[in-house]
Amino acid sequence: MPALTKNEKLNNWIKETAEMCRPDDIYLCNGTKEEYNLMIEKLKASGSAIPLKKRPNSYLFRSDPSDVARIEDHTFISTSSKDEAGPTNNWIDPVELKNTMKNLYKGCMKGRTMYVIPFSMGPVGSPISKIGVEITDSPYVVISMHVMTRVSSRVIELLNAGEDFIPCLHSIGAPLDKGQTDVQWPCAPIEKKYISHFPEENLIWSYGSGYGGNALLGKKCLGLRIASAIARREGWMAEHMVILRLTNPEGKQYHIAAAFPSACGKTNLAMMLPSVKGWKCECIGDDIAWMKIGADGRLYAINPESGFFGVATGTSYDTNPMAMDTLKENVIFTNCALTDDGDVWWEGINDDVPSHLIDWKGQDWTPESKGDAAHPNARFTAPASQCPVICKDWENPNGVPIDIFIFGGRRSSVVPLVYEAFSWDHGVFLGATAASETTFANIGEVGSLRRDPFAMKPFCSYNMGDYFQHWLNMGDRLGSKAPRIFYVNWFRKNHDGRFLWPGFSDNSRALKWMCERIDGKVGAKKSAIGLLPVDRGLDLNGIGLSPKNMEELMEVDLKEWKAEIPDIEKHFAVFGNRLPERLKKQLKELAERLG
Ligand code: OXD
Ligand code: MN
Repeated sequence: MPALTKNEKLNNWIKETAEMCRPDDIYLCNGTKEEYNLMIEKLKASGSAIPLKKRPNSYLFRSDPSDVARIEDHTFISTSSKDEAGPTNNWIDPVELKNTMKNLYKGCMKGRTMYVIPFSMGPVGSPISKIGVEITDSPYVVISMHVMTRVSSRVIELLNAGEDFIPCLHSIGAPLDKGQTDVQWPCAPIEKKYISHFPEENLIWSYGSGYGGNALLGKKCLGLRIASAIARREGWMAEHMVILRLTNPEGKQYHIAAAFPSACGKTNLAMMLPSVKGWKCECIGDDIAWMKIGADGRLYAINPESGFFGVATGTSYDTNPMAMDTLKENVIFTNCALTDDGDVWWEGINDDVPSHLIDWKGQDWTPESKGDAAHPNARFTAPASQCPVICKDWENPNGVPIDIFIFGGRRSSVVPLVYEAFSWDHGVFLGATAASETTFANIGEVGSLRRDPFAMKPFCSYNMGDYFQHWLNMGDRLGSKAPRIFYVNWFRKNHDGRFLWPGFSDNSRALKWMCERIDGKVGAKKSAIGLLPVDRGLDLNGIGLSPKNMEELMEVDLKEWKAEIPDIEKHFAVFGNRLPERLKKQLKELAERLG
C-alpha cells in the first residue's frame, strides 16, 4: 500500500486499520467542494441523500430507527482503572474493550471505501486548536465533517510536517458482500454499537452507529471527552458551552460562555436577537468552548467547531430566526419530514401543518397519523459562516476573553430565572449541582430530573470529582480575572403548567443584568441561594409580565430548596473521597443559609 501522507504515525495507523477493517479502497480527504460533491453523488446514487428542491445544495437523510441519537449506555471511557473514569462513566478495561472491538472491526469495511479525514478542531494553527484524523466508512460522515470541522489540505500539510494528531476510528459496522445492495442508512444493531474513548492514549474507537455525536468524532468524542482529559493535563478547559458576544448601546463588548444540558435552547441563546433596546448579540459557538488563560491572565475561548449540528424540532422564525436564516442552503438535514414540494418540515417549524408529508421513517404522514412527522431529535448540519449573526471574531485564533459563565437547566419549579454566585467556589458549586429535566437528545427516560454537572456528565472523560477540582484550580489561577458566574432557568412554570417567562429574545434581559452586575451598575440582594436582582434591576421594559408573575418567577421557596439538599448530598456522595472539600463546604453553607 503506497504511503498516503508523510506522517509516519498516520501512515502506520492507516495501514493497520485497513488490514483490520479490509475496505475495498482508501481515500484521503482534502475538504474541497469537489470532494463534497463526489460524496453527495455517491449518497444520491445509493438512495441515502434526498435532494431538496426548495433549498440549494441541501439534502435530507433518514437514519435507521435504531440510530437516532447519542447512546450513553453504549458510550465507554476506558482508562487503566475504573476509578480514573469515575462514577459518571461506563468503564470497561482497555484490553478487554479493545479485544471486543477488534473482533467487530475485523472485515467491517468490506465492500466499502475507507475515508481518511484530517481535520482541525479550531482555526488551523491557533494555539488552542487540535488536529484529529477520522477514519470512517461513511460518506455521510465525510460530508458532515466537512461542515462541522475544518477539513483541508492545510491540515494535511501540518501532518506532513510532523504535527501530532488524535486518531478517531469509526465504522458503521455494516460490511457489504459482493453484489449485496446497500440500505439507506447502514449501521450495526444496537447491541453492537460502541462509542469508546481511551483518554490516557488520546484515542477514539466508534463502531456501529452513523448518527451525530456517535459518528462525527470531532464533536462530543474529541471536542469534549478526549479534550476534557487533555485540558486537565495541560491546564485549560474544554466545556459544553455556547460562546456569544453581547454589545451594549455604548459599544462595550462582553463575552459569555454558557453551559446547558442538551436541548435546553443553547442554539437559540447563541443566535439570539435581544429584545432589550440597543443591545446586540453575536454568535461565536453553539455547543463547545475550549478556553486557555492568555498572556494577560484572562480566559480566552474558541469554538473548536465550524458548523452547527442543531436540533431542528421546535426551531422556527419565532424561536430562532437566525438559525432559520442559516438553513437556506448547503444544509444536511437528518430525520426531518419531507414536504410534497421538496422541502423539509418538522414539528414547531410553523403553524401550517401540511396535509401530507413523508415522515422521518419514509412513510406517508397526514395530521391524523399517530407519530411525529419529524423525529424529536431531527437535526440540521449547517456551516456556522452562514449564520447572519456570526461574530466577525468567531475564527480569531486567539479566541475571545470570557467575562461571564452561565449555568442552567430545564426546571419547571424551584429555580428562579436568574441569580449570581457569591464567589468562584460558589459558582463551581452551582455548576457541579446543575440539574435538568431530560429530553430526547439522549436516549433515556424523558422528563425526569437528572443532575448534570456543568452539562458535562455525558462528556467528561475522567473522574468528575477531579473535574470539579480542576474548575477550582482554574479559579485559583485566574484570581481576580476569573469570569463571574450566574445561574439561569428559562423554564419555570406556574401552577397551571404555563411557562412564567417568555424566553428566547427576552433572555437578553437576564444577560443585560449580568453585564451590568459586572460593571457594578446594578445592585443585588442576598438570598440563601445566591444574589438576586433587586427591584427594577432587571430590565422589564415592554415585556408585559404582571408583578405576580415576576414574583413567582423569582421566588426562592426555602422549603423547596431544603428538599433539594438530600438530593445534592446523594449526588455528591457518588464521588466519595474525590469530591473536593471546598464543594462540601459550599453545600454545608447552603444548608446553613436555608436554616
Ligand atoms: C448535542 C448534545 O447534540 O449535547 O449537542 O446532545
Ligand atoms: Mn451539546
